[in-house]
Amino acid sequence: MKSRVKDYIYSPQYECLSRSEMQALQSERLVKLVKRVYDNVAVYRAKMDAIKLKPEDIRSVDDLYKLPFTTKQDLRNNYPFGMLCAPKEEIVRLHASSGTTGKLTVVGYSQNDLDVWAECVCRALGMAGVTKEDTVHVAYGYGLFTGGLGLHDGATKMGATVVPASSGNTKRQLSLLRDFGATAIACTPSYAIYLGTEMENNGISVDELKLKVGIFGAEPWSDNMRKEIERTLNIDALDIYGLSEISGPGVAMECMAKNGSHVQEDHFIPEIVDPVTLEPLPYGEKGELVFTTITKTGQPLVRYRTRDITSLNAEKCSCGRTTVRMNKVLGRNDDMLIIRGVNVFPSQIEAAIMNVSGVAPHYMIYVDRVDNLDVMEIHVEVNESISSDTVGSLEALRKKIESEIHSYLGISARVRLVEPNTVQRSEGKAVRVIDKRKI
Ligand code: DLL
Repeated sequence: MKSRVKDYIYSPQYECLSRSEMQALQSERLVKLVKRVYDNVAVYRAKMDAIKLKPEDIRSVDDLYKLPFTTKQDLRNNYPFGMLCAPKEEIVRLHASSGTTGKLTVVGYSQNDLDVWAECVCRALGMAGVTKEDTVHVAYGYGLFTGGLGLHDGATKMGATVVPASSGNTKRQLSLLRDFGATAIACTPSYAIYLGTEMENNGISVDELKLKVGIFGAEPWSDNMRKEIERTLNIDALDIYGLSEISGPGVAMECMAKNGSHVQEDHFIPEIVDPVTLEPLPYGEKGELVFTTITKTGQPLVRYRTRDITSLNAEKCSCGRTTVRMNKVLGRNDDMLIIRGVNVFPSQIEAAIMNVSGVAPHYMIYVDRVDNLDVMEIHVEVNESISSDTVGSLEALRKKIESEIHSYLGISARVRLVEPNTVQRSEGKAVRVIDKRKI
């Protein structure tokens, strides 16, 4: 596809530093941060005292590994405000994420933190070629979830025209996209796919839209899914990463090289650790992503374990930015399926399914245990165009998907083809797995 986007570097003074300049800046900020959290957050003081680590022991980023980790459980144990580092009157916004179990994870933002976040989103918009001339349709949910307000504040700071559509009401979203002439859209990749198919059902042609680029994240998605979105919406589809605990969308974002997301390293130091031993791993190796926020003042986090599995890449990017890139997130540690001893992420299953033509990008994975053996059944929607094919050709398609999954992942799965529009659609983060072994 011919690219429709011309990206640019929003803050070259931070996005193009040499490695030694970046490390010097990170070191200076890290030293201050550690002192701040030790003095103001009882949890950090207790964790550091327990290993006899004093703030003075942290002199540069090279000492980062000495610091204790922070986990989601720490945030839950100290619900709602026990991890704040600033007095409550300096907190101007609260966000929270629910997760699947337990209490909400609460994040308090100072005005400084909202400014840092908006700056990061502006840099992300730069990577998507968005300028003040553009209209950005934000279809991430507004509310405690950081997607909507995060993109909103960044696009507003940029001076673009924002359409705060939020999630839901797909018919209205489509008319708004057409009538207001949005040039950029921000939503989950699964919703982008849904919009693409619904366009046809609502008699709207892609030629009536002015969209150039999509800023998609909040859930893992494969490169094959990217191709499908780019084809149906006729846009460039870029990956945006973030999590509420660290700030929200914009912690990292893909540039037009579409080869990994640039981490905003002057604000968030990334590390990859072995999820079992917690030992730091070198660039290139896959493991759990950990972040230390070095400029936040409301609720900074030290070595926060994201549970996301990916790897980092410090090679020079063709776009001119020098910040470290994170590869596509495979999935979360806690979403990883272990099928007869083989570790599989739903995103890998997606990539295998979407290698086969004739299927729609809608699927559902069911896992169960039968006679003490793990079994996986995947429901895959077929395209409208082939749903009326002969039984024989549908059976051939089904077998082809099974064999693709087997050769790609080394596991056997039973595939069931289902009618178009029967797999549940999502407006936010898609739920793709039902693991009956856990029920
Ligand atoms: O999902 C923030 C966000 C909003 C990011 C909009 C991008 C766009 P949480 O609800 O706290 O925050 O969920 C964070 O979502 O740890 C990842 O597991 C997953 N995630 C977020 N972005 C991506 C992505 C927002 N681009 C959790 N690829 C993270 C894969 C992602 N997973």
